[in-house]
Amino acid sequence: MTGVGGAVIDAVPPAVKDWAIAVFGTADKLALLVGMGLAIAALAALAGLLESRRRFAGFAVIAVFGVVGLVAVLGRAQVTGNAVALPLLAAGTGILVLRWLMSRLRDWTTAATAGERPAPATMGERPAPATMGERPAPAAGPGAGPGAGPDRRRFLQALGGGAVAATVGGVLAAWLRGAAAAVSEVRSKLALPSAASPAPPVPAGAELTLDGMDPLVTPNQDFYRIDTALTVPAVDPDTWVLKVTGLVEREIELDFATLLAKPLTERHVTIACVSNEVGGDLIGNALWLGWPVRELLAMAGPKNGADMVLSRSKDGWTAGTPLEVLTDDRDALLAVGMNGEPLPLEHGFPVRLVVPGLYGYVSATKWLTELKVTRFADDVGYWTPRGWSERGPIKTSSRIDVPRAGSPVRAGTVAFGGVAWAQHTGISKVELRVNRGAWQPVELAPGISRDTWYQWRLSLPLTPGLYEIQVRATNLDGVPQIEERSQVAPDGATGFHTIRVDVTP
Ligand SMILES: Nc1nc2c(c(=O)[nH]1)N[C@H]1C(S)=C(S)[C@@H](COP(=O)(O)O)O[C@H]1N2
Ligand SMILES: [Mo]
Repeated sequence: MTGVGGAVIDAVPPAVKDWAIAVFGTADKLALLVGMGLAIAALAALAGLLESRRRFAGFAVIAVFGVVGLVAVLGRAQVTGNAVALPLLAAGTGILVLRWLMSRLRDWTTAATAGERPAPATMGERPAPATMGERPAPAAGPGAGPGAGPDRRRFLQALGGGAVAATVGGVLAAWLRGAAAAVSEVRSKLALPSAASPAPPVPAGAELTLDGMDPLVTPNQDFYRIDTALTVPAVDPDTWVLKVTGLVEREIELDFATLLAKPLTERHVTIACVSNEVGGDLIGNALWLGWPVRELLAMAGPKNGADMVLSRSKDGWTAGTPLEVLTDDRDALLAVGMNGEPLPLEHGFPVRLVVPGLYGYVSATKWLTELKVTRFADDVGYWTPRGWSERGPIKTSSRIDVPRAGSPVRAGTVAFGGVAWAQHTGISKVELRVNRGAWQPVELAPGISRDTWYQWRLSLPLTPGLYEIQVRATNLDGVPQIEERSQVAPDGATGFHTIRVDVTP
């Protein structure tokens, strides 16, 4: 049996590892969950089986799967503390549960009394802690299955149950993929009208030429994605309607053709996630095409006392946005276009909200279906009862992108560069300091508008040695970015982005 255990351990990792990376990387989240559930059930059964034959063989299986989960997680684009902790936690829990089950099983088989049955084991994934920044993280470790072995009937029943679940899951996944494919097809044939109010031209010099900088306008395929949707909602524009409800003089139903016939506005807007860590990449700048929300709200006529709009998506997710922000003169849009094409499905096709100045969780509803005019006293957005602030104005922030972490830096003239943002207020100044010395002004590129990020750069003569470099931005009201470090919850991170640079001769 040691041989079998060893062979399993040797054989499983590469295959499971590749599979896990492929699945984490590309497949949709339902396929991921169904697959994970099945793999976990199978692994748990295997662990139980091996453990019942030989002590610690099951532990080994779980431990290996935990390591595989860790490797898979580290292979992902966005690695967060949670994502790393999860496989370790899952493996640890799996081992504890297995131990407990085995001891139960031993008691149960030796006592051979009918009264006590082993408790049903969980097979699905453990609920992950609700963090917004991450897409719901898969439990990359095993759960624990029934203690198979002596009780063949139970084992076969579990196997049968697993097969049924696999079939149902497979059919469901195929159906969802079919719906998404049909909507993708409609999207690819859609021609958006040109803007009645085109975007002001990008000022000369707004995009700095410096190796390693992010592009000034983020390509759609590189745009960060955050949402709670396990599968991307497939919304057919031909049947889509937006309802305006609640505290309004006139309720409105707007269909897609009517929306496209409105005079559309095109603007660059940088949107950001409240879960963006200092120095993080949950931020992107796109050219959005849409109809100003204030026009629609003016048609509906908000009643006195209303101070919030609860926007709702196809999948039930909601955001609470101050009414004032949606009715003032900023370009809050019912967006249909992103960088010259219809919204990608993952970014809210066919219609989403884009609101300059607010974090996405209180404004940027994708797959939009309803605007309920209401009051903060009466309604809450999805994240507010989950530990996030009712209001979410974007905090003035800045980031160092060049030199990139890990790229070698040679003594001499060292180029630094990055971005700074304070949406709807704008940036007046960016400064850098070396080893906590005096703040030095950098070259600040002209912004596209107050609603987008600004690029900056600075060259410094540096001799060999270790340096700590920090950046800070000041907004156009003259308010500098907050120095004190704070976590992303409940209303966005603060603190200066700080990098360490090892300058070599
Ligand atoms: N329907 C729906 N819309 C949503 C969310 C969501 O979970 N569901 N997340 C919001 C959050 S938290 C952010 S930061 C932005 C991200 O938009 P993006 O994925 O297009 O970058 O979408 C917002 N819109
Ligand atoms: Mo977000």
